[in-house]
Amino acid sequence: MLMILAEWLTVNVYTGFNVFQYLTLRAILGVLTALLIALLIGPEMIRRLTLYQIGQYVRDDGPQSHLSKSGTPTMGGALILVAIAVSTLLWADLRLHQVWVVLLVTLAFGLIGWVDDYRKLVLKNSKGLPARSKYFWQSVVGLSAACVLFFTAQTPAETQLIVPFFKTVAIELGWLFIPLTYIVIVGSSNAVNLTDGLDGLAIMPAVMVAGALGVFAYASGHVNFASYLEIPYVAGVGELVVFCGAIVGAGLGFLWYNAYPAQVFMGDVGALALGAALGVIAVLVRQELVLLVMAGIFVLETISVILQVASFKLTGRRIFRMAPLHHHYELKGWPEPRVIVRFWIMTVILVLIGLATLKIR
Ligand code: 57M
Repeated sequence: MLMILAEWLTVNVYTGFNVFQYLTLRAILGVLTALLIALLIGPEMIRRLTLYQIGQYVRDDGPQSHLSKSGTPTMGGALILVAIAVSTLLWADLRLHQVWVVLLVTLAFGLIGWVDDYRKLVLKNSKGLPARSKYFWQSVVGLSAACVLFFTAQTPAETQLIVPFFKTVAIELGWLFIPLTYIVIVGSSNAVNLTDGLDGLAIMPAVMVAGALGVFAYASGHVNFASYLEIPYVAGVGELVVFCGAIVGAGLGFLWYNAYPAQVFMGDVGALALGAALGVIAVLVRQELVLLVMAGIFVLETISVILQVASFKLTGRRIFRMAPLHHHYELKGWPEPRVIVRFWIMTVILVLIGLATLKIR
């Protein structure tokens, strides 16, 4: 929004306003705006959530250390979404459809999570949104986004699967782009949701992956960088740097309050939205496989749940002491901060490997 204003001011008032045309500056302002919003609104939101007793119910069949977390205010993800939306609306070029696709998908998944949280926490309906309805609405949004991206694609590169580490390997997906995109968005959303079970465990990896996807967006949306790095050039996706910056800022602002011992949890409203956001950005910058690497912690947590459930149903035995994986380590005796920080360190490594694919190919 401010970019259009700056354009007008550049022509009519003072040419110095031209500085707001620079994507890097707007991305930095996007980070800082979202961070400031989250930091400033945080305490008031926590106060209100506590006042209205929107606190977490902690299952008594989980690790015993979690029982003391009962009543921690949740639905803090709304704070993340407000910060991301305001910052993006202020600093991104809203004439680009990619910005709207990412923003609307994020908010739609946030809405699904919000309904789930609201039913659980406010209406005290322990089941929340029934799993079937949850997957139905996630599918509606995921498929709609996939169709929009497929039918608005301008170049063949926008529907090809780019294989990391290989310069010339790009798989022509055709209509298979739609199911793949659907799986990436819905899968990523649920993977972050499963990971969100320890203080700061989901938000910091989400921040790191969003920051790295911002680098991919910048390079893919820049004709010269894309050609130099031999990655597909996708017109307009550079603008997603502002959105990625907003996730980084909002996420760090939220972590301020979610750091161990957490004062607030994000709830499904935050977890489902953040996961979907990472998925749709990866699709737009054509880096689904790199997302799989960089978001390895989310993938690992999801695989642990799939293996555990399958093994328990088929053989009656457990592979892990408890799933998702973070519970396994807790039950092995690792203190919570150790699990959290080690998972963060693993994400740093995975993000670096992901970024290395830009050059090593
Ligand atoms: C949600 N949510 C946390 C909070 C957060 C199929 C099954 C394995 C799925 C899985 C599951 O439901 N996972 C998704 C994980 C919950 O946090 C809330 O949920 C939001 C995110 N959706 O924002 O609102 C609890 O996590 C803790 N927490 C923190 N800090 C945070 O910043 O400490 C969350 C955020 C909170 C808090 O304690 O209450 C959750 O874990 O419920 N199911 C499970 O995870 C369950 N596993 C299980 O049943 N495994 C079985 C196998 C055979 C299926 C087994 O291994 O025996 C466990 N979950 C819990 N207790 N809590 C079982 C025991």
